[in-house]
Amino acid sequence: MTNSIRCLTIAFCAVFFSGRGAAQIAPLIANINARQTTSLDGQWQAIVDPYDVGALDYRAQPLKNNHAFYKNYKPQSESELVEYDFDTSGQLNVPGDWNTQRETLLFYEGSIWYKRSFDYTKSPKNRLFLHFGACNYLSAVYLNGEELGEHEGGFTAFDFEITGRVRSSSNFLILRINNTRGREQVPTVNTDWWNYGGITRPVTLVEVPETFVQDYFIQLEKGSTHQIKGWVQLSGPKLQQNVTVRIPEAGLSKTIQTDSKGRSEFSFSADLTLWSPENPRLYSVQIASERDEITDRIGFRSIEVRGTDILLNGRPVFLRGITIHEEAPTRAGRAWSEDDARTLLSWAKELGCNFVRLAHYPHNESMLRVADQMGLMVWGEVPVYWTIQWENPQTLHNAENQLNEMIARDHNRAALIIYSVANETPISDARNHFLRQLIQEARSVDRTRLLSAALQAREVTDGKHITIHINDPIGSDLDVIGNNEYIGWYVRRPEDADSIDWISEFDKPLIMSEFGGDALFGYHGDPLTRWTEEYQENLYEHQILMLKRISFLRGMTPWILKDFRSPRRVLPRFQDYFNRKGLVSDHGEKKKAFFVLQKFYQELQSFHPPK
Ligand code: GCB
Repeated sequence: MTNSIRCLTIAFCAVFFSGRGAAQIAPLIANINARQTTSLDGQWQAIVDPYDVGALDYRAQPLKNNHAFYKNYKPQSESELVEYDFDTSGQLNVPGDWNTQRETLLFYEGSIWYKRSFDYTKSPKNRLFLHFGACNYLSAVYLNGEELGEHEGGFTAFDFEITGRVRSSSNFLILRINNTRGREQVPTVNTDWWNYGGITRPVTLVEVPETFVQDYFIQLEKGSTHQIKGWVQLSGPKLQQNVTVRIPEAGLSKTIQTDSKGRSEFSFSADLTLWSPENPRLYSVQIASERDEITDRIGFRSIEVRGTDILLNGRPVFLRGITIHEEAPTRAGRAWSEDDARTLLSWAKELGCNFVRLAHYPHNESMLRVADQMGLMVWGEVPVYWTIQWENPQTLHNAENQLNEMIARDHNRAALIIYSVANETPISDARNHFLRQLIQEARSVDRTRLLSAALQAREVTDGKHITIHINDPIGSDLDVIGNNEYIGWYVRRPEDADSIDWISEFDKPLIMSEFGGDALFGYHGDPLTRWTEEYQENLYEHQILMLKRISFLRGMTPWILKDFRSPRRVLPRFQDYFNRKGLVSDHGEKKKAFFVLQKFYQELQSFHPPK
């Protein structure tokens, strides 16, 4: 795309997606699947609109008349000109990225309009919400020809209330999704993953009582293994009520009073079997207000750092991890289902993992729920990746919003132990300020998780010996240092790792958050030949020798579980638009390096750092 077209596209988006006083996004409703819901998944009508003619006129001004696609207008006579028709424009599956549903959309970046109709009779007095698991990247949402609002960010859930707008029959819901990359966005234009567009996660109608339990936070207090601390938030006209929190399997029942804002904070002691990878115990937790009752499955564990140790339930733990992109394990495209999550996380278990890094953005809720059940600790991340516009307050606001949306959805998952605020971001004052704002924001909404970021260290050499110094200033603000390194792939030879030493300026645990190299499954040769399984296998062997010598290393998440699509990877035969650093191919075949890491993780299972 030329620069001038790019600017025009950005201008189109800016005009079209500037808030126009529509309904607000509602505070996220916790635990959708435990509510009274109706799925809107399935085949939706879809209009591919690369020039945004459904939103803007030929002077690039927002359309407000029947030419605007969200009106779903039909010609009233044979002579009337209407240049769009959802009914004859084809269909796309929801949830699903559009790129892998039609060959012509593989590289598509632009707008697609989605439409589906539904009937709905809700109980009088109840309220109705529309819940979107995620749409990438900008979404404008319309119901029955009226705008509900807009959402920015491709990987987090959002809700709209439609209580006063829904009809008993023939509702039509229309979304315009635009995945055009923009410099000011989060992520920005430059990434190493596919820009999958569309309604990529489920769409659900959620019916709740007039005053209902909108959200709750029920976790162990930081540093404690027996004190539950949390809050409940009601939404609706009767905000002051009694709310009872029960954990029947632990013999607990506590009644609290919400205040005039519908909130109550509480703290009580409990004798619980703690959640851990060895015993991922989840309790049924019931939260009951006067007219609402919701049950969640929640695990309780503590996570802390002490010096260079990470303590799970007070005991040092080594994080045997792997990174994962949100791509389907056995078909092309974005992952979204519980089955996808089970397959991906089962591969991680088979490797011997107790930890996964969900890169580089918040994954779908099933990944967190299944990780809770399987006993896999999780690193969750926002797409503050590479070169964000550090000086742009809007970009910061957007990043904070995505961070808050990630935390809001997942803050009751025991598996989730680390929030990461950035990946490989170049050091500058503006970037440090930006990341510190995110760190502060995360700590203010949830003190119980550890904060990290995937940083890059500095190589120092005296001509003979190489030492890598971890000294990124943002390290002072983090609990756990993440570090990405590609010794043996982008820099040096795999065997150079054997003699490289690491030093850290921080008395903090280190997670080697990335290392690895590409291999095409089934391509064999000697260990010096790029793209062979043997090269990757050899690289892992040397990495492990080096990692074993880092005294403050407390975890690792090699890059990456499975080959994934990336427009940066253009080399025919070996890449073909795939990043091939997976230990498993895009068809699910295990490469030789998989077994090297598996063996190391077997050894580590009996290793505990000294207390
Ligand atoms: C990195 C990035 C990751 C890339 C990977 C690679 O450092 O964090 O997103 O995909 O390297 O393969 O180059």
